[in-house]
Amino acid sequence: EAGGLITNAQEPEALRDARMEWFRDAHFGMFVHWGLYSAAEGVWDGKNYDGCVEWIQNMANVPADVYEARLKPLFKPKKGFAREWAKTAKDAGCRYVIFTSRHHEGFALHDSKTTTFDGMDFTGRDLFKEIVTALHEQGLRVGVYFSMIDWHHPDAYVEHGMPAPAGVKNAGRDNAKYVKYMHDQAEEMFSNYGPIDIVWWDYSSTEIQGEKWGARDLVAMVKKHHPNIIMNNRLYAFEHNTEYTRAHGDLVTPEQFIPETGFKGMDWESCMTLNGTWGYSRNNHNWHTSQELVRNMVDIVSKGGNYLLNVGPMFDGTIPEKSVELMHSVGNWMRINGASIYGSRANAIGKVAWGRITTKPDQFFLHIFDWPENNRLLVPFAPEAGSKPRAWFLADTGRTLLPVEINERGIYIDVRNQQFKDDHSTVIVL
Ligand code: FUL
Repeated sequence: EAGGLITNAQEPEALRDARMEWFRDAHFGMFVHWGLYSAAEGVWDGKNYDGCVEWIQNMANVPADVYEARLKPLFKPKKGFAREWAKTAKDAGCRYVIFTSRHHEGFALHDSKTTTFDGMDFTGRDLFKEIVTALHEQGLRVGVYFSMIDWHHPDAYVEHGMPAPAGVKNAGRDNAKYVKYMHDQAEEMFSNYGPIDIVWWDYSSTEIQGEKWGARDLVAMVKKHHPNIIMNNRLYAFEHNTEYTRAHGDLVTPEQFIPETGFKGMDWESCMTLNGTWGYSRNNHNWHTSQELVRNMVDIVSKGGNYLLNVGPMFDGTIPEKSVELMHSVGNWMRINGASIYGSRANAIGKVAWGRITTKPDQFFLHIFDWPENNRLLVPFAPEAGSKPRAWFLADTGRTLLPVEINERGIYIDVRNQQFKDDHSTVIVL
């Protein structure tokens, strides 16, 4: 425990594997960015800040009291919003949902005894509970995004690498007092609401590392309540290397990108937006297409990662229509092709000229992004000696076998039959 850090590295490999298994099988989760910032809709005093809406307090330089007073009357969760979230995630084929229980603004969704800057005091409801209950009702695993950064608490360290809102400084702040407050709040969340499967800490930087957040105690507390919880590696420092992640967390979390070759020997999860921002923005209509989303997922899964796809609900908890529509389109593809995603693992080949490959024992799933012009799909490896490869379209419930030919370049599959062609990704089981 050098440097006072808890080390996951001491956990036997088999235990770790057992703890991670559901996550490795799931591959697809929904991220939800929702807080007071959602009510600002990316605009402050007529100025547009839609690139990173949940940072609006910071970007528009708003003092904490002004921020609170302005947004409180605008934040009005409608009844049943959480059930809509859960249904959207379920319909898309997600197996888990991670939501911002408190983002950098410091507003906590649960019913907290530590502050009046929380869901209960603002709305008379325990929003955290509504969300967790709704997710559990749909059989989804629950992940809690928890920001250590807090722009509201008067003692929180604010010099975390980015400019603090309204130019406030660390000087004169009693960090120990803040850390106690933050830990108490976390403990309320992790002890009062039943099973929680993931904690997504956010974040440490060169300026503020784990020790300043009391990371060791925080982890011990969370693990006491949820021994099998999975956590990202952002509590200690902003690092992506193997050794670091193994020692202090379970997950690397590439943000808005897909690593070229994955992260060998580590679990990872790429979090990405549907448009150009995490929180709800009135003006950001920079939507990805459902084809891009499905292909991102396939790309990620072929490299052994998970895809955490974000929605940013509005002031009342409504997920924007376009987001629901995109999630639904991904779900349509998953309903037919989910077998190529759930339970699959990275394979040595992954990327091929015409698309990607995902793998399960004895099965390859060939994802065709670019249909071969001559209708002959080359799988560039030889079958195992003595084996007889069989191929069919995953969408073909009749499993009509496709003509297969083997030569020195690999396995050729005849794809003249285009009945099951899918613009998102056509999957052949080999
Ligand atoms: C970052 C945050 O600062 C962003 O606002 C967002 O939540 C992203 C997923 O993580 O660290």
